[in-house]
Amino acid sequence: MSSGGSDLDKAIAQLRACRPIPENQVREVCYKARELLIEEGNVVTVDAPVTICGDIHGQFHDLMELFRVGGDVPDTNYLFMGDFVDRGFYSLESFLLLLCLKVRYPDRITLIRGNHESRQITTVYGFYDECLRKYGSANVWRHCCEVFDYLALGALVIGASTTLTPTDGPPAPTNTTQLAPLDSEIEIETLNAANEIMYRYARDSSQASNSQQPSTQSPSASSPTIPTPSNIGPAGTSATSSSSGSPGTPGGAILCVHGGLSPLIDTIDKIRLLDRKQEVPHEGAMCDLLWSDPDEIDGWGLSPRGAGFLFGADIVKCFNYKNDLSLIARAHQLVMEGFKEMFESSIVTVWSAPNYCYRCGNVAAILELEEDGSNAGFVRRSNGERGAGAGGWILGSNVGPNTSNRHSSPGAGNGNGNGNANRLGALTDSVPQRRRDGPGRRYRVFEAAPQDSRGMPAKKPVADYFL
Ligand SMILES: [Mn+2]
Repeated sequence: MSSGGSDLDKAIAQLRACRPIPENQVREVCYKARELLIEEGNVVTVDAPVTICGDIHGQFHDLMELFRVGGDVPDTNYLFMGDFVDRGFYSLESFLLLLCLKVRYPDRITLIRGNHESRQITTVYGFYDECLRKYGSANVWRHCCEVFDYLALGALVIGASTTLTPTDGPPAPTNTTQLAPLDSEIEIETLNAANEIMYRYARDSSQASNSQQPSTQSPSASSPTIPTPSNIGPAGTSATSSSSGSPGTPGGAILCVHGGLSPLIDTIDKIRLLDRKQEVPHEGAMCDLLWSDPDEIDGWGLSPRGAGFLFGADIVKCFNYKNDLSLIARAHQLVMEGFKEMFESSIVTVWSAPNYCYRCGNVAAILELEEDGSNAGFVRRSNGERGAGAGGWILGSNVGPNTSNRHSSPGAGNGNGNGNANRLGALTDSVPQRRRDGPGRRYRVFEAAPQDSRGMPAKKPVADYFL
C-alpha cells in the first residue's frame, strides 16, 4: 500500500463491508497509527462537540449501527473509550476500521485504551484466536498489540455546552405524556434510534421549583405518570439540580477514561506523568484507570475483578472538584439501559455494545456533547439563585427500552425520594460543595443491528417469490 489517501479510503471501504484487509496493509496502518498516537499525551484534549462511546467488543454490525445513529466519521467527532476487541466475532474488522479512520481523520476520532487492549486479555477472550483464524498467523495480532501500547489512557473534553439545543423531533411512540413548552434549559435528552424523543429533562425549571416539593417515591419503571420535579431522573440518569456552583460558572471539563479512578491518582496531571507505552500492568495507576468501577461505597474498595478498585461517590466528587471537572465519562460495565449516571450525575457509564455477546438483551447508548456556542452559562440566572431549584420534566416517559425492571430504579443510589434531605445533608458534610454544572447530555439509545445485516442466513430463506 502506498501512502496515498486513496489506498486508505479503499481499506476503509473494504473494512466497512466487514472484509479484512491484507496483512501488509494492516502492518502499514498500524505503523501510521503508532506514529500518530506516540505524539498524543496520556490524556488527550478533545474539543466539543463530540460523541462519546463505550465498549464495542468486536460487534462490527452494531458499530455500523452506532455510526448510522450517531453520524458517520468525519461528519461526527467521536471519542471511543476502549474495549474495541474480544467477545464479538469481528474484533479485527472493528478495530482496524476505527484505526483506519483514526489515521485518515486524526482530528475527528479519538481512541483511548480499554483493559481488553492488552496481549494477555486478548489471548484469553477471542481477539488472538480471531487473528489466527483469519490470517493463519499471529502477525496481525502482534501489530495490533503494538498499537494498543500507544493508545492514550484518557481524554479531557473541553468547551461542552451546559445546555442542549432541544431536538426537533417527535416524541417516541412509547412516550405517553404531553410535550410541555420548551422554555427551560435542557440538561438531558434521550433519543431512540429513530431520532424520537424518549424524554427530555430540564436542568432547572423555575415553574417547577415553586410548584411541588420532591416526591417521596421514586418513579416506578412501569408507571405512566410524569415524575414530580425532584432529585430524580430517568432511568440511566441521576438527574438532579442540586448543583451549588456559583452563578455564571461555565461547565468544567469532562474526563473520559475506560474504567475509573485510582487511589494513586488525585490529579489529572499525575495521569500525564505515567509511562503508558507498555502492556497494561497488573497493578498500579495505569491498571486502575482501565479496570476500576464506581460503586455505592464510601471511599475505596477491593474490586471483584481482581484488578483495579471500587470507588464511591465521595471519591468522584473530590476528584471532580479538585480537577475542575463537571463529569467523568467511563465505560467498562454492561448497563442494560445503555447508560447510567451515578452520584448526582458526577459520573456516567456509557455502554455501546447492544445485546452484548449476542445474548445479554441490553440496549446500547452513545453520549453527545454539544459545543458551547453561547454565553448561556453566564447569563442564565440573573438572581444568582442556583442551589434550591428543582429540575423539571418537560417530556417524560417511563416506557421504552431505556426503562425496565431489569435494573434498580431510576436514580438508584442517588437518594431518590429524598432530594431535599440529601441536599441539606450534603451542605454539611465534608465533601467540597462547589459542583460544576454538568454538560448538556444527549443520549442516543440503540438496539442491536438487524439479523439480516450480519451476513448470516435468515431463518427461513424460502418462499419470498410468492410475494
Ligand atoms: Mn472493560
